[in-house]
Order: sequence, then C-alpha cells, then structure tokens
Amino acid sequence: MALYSVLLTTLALTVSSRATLNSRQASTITVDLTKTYQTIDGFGMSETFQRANQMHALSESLQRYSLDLLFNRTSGAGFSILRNGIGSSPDSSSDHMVSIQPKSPGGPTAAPKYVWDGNDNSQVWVSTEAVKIYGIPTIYANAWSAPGYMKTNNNDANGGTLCGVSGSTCSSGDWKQAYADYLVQYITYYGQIGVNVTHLGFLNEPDLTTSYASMRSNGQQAADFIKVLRPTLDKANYTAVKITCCDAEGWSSQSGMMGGLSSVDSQLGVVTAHSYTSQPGSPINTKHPVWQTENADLQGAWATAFYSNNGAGEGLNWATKIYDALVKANASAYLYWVGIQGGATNSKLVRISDDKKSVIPSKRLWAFANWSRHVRPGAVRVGTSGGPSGARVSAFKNVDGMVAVQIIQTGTGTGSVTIQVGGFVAGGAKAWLTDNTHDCDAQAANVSEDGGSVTANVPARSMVTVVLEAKEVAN
Ligand SMILES: *[C@@H]1O[C@H](CO)[C@@H](O)[C@H](O)[C@H]1NC(C)=O
Ligand SMILES: *[C@@H]1O[C@H](CO)[C@@H](O)[C@H](O)[C@H]1NC(C)=O
Ligand SMILES: *[C@@H]1O[C@H](CO)[C@@H](O)[C@H](O)[C@H]1NC(C)=O
Ligand SMILES: *[C@@H]1O[C@H](CO)[C@@H](O)[C@H](O)[C@H]1NC(C)=O
Ligand SMILES: *[C@@H]1O[C@H](CO)[C@@H](O)[C@H](O)[C@H]1NC(C)=O
Ligand SMILES: CC(=O)N[C@H]1CO[C@H](CO)[C@@H](O)[C@@H]1O
Repeated sequence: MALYSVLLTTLALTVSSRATLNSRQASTITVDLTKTYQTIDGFGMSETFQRANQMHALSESLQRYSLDLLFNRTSGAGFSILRNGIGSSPDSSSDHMVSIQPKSPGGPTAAPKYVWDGNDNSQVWVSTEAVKIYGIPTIYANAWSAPGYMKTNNNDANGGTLCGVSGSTCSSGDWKQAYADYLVQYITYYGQIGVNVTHLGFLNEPDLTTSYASMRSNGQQAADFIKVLRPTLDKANYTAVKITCCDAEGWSSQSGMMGGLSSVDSQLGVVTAHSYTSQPGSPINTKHPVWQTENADLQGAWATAFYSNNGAGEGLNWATKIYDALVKANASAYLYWVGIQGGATNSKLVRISDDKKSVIPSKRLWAFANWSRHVRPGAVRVGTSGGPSGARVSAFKNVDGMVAVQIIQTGTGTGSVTIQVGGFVAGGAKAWLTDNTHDCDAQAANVSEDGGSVTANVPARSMVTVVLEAKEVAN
C-alpha cells in the first residue's frame, strides 16, 4: 500500500526573500495544511431561460466544443455544478421557462395535471451530457417562481408571494403543499432520465420584482415553505436532495434573510446568494455551506481580454471575484450567470457568434478554469501566508491529495515565487499561466531536490495556478 506523505504538521516557516534567482522580486508562500477552512462543492453556471436551446441549435461539432468548454477538465473550464431553471410560465413565449403544470388543476388539493415534454428547453440535453459524458456531480434545480395560480398576484411574473406563507392568504387556498409536490415531481422527471437533481431551490432573487418570473419572499416566508418541502422530499425518498435558500440578489440581502430562516436551520442544506447588489466580502452567519450562485457583468460590451483597463468583464477581475468569495466570504461554490449564449454583452462566459458559425470563449471562462480544474469538489481550503507584494494567494487540498495554489497578481510586480507546504514532500508540480498573451501555457515549476519547495514564475497582471503532487512513499 502506498500512502501520501502528508504529515499534517505545522511548520512555522517565515516569508523569506530569495536572492538566488535573479534581480526581480522573489518571495515565498507558506501553505499550512493544518489550518483548514470550508470544503469546496465546485464551480458552475446556468443555461436556463432557453439558453440551452441556443446551444442545442448549433452544429454537432459546435455543440461538442461548447460542452467541452463548460465541462471538460482538460480542454474547458471543468465546471462541476449546473444550475437549471424550473419553469413557472404558462408557455415558452419569448425566453420563458414553461411550467410542468401550465394550467391550474383547479385548486391546491385537486389532482395535479402535470405535463412533461421531456425536453425542458434543452436543459434535459445539457444535463444529460453533463452527467453522463462529463461526470458532473451536482445538478442544482432552481425555480424562479411558483406558477401564477399558486400566487397572490395570479402571475408567475411581477413578484407576488406563494399563497399560504405568512401574510399571504388567497381565496384559492394554501398552495404550499401543492408547490412542494410540484417541485418533487420535477425532480422525478429528471430522475427518470437518469439525471439526479442534488440541490433544490424554490426562490430566485425574492428581494426583487421583475417583469419575468419572480416571486417575493422574506426569511420567515421561506421558512414556512421549507417546513413543508423537507418532509415532502423525504417522503418521496429524496432524503439526499439538499434544499437551498434563497438566491437573494446580493450577499448582504441574503445575510438579512438568515434570521427568518433560523427555525428551519436543520432542514436547510445550502445557503445561496447572488452578487449583484452586494459582493461577497465576509462570511454569511451560518453553519451550512454558502454558494455564490449568480453573478455576471450583465451590461458591459462583450470583452475577451484577461487584462486591459480593469473593465468589469475582464478575466483578471473575475479571478479576483472568485478569490474574494472563497477566501474572504467562505463560499463553497462560485457560479457565473450564463455559460454560453448569443448577444453582445458579458452576461455569458462564451459567446455564440451572430451567424451561429462559431463559439468564442472569453478569458472569464479561463479565469474560472484556473480555479475549477484544480480545486475539485471536496477540496478543503487551507491556510497560506506570504507571497508576492500585491498578490492574492489561496490554497486548497484536494481529495486526491494534490495541493492547488492560486496566485493572482493584479499589480505590475513580476517575479519568482517559492511555495513551501508544511509537512508535505512534493514529488512533482505543474504550473499554468493565464494572462493577456498566455492561453494554455504550462509553465516551469521546479521542485527542490528534497521536495520541500516548488518555484514558479508569476508575471504582472496574471493568475498562476501551481499544483503540487505529494511524493508517494512506501510503508
Ligand atoms: C476532453 O477534452 C479532451 C481533449 O480535447 C478529450 O481528449 C476528451 O475526450 C474530452 N473529454 C470528454 C469527456 O469529452
Ligand atoms: C440516482 O439516484 C438513484 C436513486 O437514488 C440511484 O439509484 C442512482 O444510482 C443515482 N444515479 C447516479 C448517477 O448517481
Ligand atoms: C421509499 O423507499 C422505501 C424503502 O425502499 C419504499 O418502501 C417506498 O416505496 C419508497 N417510496 C417512494 C415514494 O418511492
Ligand atoms: C465557513 O463555512 C463552513 C461551512 O461550509 C462553516 O462550517 C464555517 O463555520 C464557516 N466559517 C465562517 C468563519 O463563517
Ligand atoms: C527552473 O529551473 C530551470 C533550470 O535550472 C531554470 O532555467 C528556471 O529559471 C527555473 N525556473 C524557476 C521559476 O525557478
Ligand atoms: C490550469 C488551467 O486551467 N489553466 C487555464 C488558465 O487559463 C488559460 C487561458 O487564459 C487556459 O488556457 C488554461 O488552460
């Protein structure tokens, strides 16, 4: 039997300057495997609101290229989470997501009249590919709203609340159980085609009223529904499906909902928040994993650069946003809004050209790749200290023993960085560089003779990922 020589001892090494290399800046990063933080669930995006139809309409070779860009660990981003939209609309007009029960069955206790088209706006296709071809472990099914007839405003759009939660009484009755049954039925349809939904959300931006599917909720109202949803899932044997809440528009807004959710703490699985109205800057007060489930440069003109003038769509900016969520705000997952679609803004990571003859990845996708390929589900964030001046440094220990270190240099400093991992003897190391001119460039990562350290170059305005493999020792 072979075992990894990770001894889990703390070495109090200090940041040192190495004058041995050359005249440029040199610095040392110390990784402490005994200082552990959150466990990572993954990285991802969505193809909801009929974006999956756009992908599915491409030529077969572009379909494959698109799927590879999203899910392939060697030629794409290696995403591990797909966020699907559970429809609430009466039809598929515009980019709407049609409901599995477009018409009211007559009342909350009437026999349901579910309709399943087996396609779900091509989300069935994307999900099946993701799970069966690429082995994606996590499917997050998320409803933006209940169908209109279950709500106070009789419309799946324009806000309104679910009939039967605190402060929401409707002449048609209490629809909480009917909505829970409906969500469970959606999971069952996916299960029947071999796609297991692992996470279920019943709200999206409940702090915002929009002209598309939207449903308001405060923390207490969400708790009222979770009390019905959890036992409904359990009774259907979906004990492993985790309930998420509440995909609020911003990090602070989600924090503000936590008090109302305290009565259902044991029934909640994952706390989810978006980053539009406030970015993840500090942890949300909960013992549950927290996911950043939606963010994008929604309005900015399509940009593919890694660094140009610090624009909102640039890759380096996104590498930094992911860092902030993981390191400052204790997030266990980071999802962009849309993966692939057409159009002229940065609301997606990859653009379908107007003539639909090509598919163009932005450097945002590669910024994600530099995280998601090497920080795999189950990885634990570990402590770091030191590093080049102006850089953001993070490190993770993967389930397979690999230690992945990210160095984001947002400044103009350039130099070599030596990484030491306390109690870890490196048998090998690889480094990859992402910047304006490097697109798939493996870099030298030199392992010292005794395996005690690894050295790589970190240029200005770049992100370098170094992966250290433990030396296997026989026992
Ligand atoms: C991922 O991409 C690599 C390199 O192009 C390819 O060899 C491999 O078959 C792809 N993996 C899957 C699951 O398609
Ligand atoms: C999906 O769930 C079913 C029922 O729990 C289980 O038997 C099956 O192995 C799961 N499939 C995958 C791919 O995890
Ligand atoms: C749940 O699982 C139990 C035990 O395997 C089984 O008896 C029961 O029929 C299942 N219920 C449903 C709704 O599938
Ligand atoms: C970080 O998240 C984990 C759950 O993923 C939780 O147990 C831990 O308490 C959180 N830490 C902080 C500082 O909030
Ligand atoms: C790695 O070693 C090679 C050969 O000794 C040397 O040329 C290169 O500068 C070293 N790279 C770093 C980042 O130390
Ligand atoms: C390790 C890794 O995922 N590297 C990627 C970082 O981003 C560049 C593009 O800028 C990709 O080509 C690399 O594959």
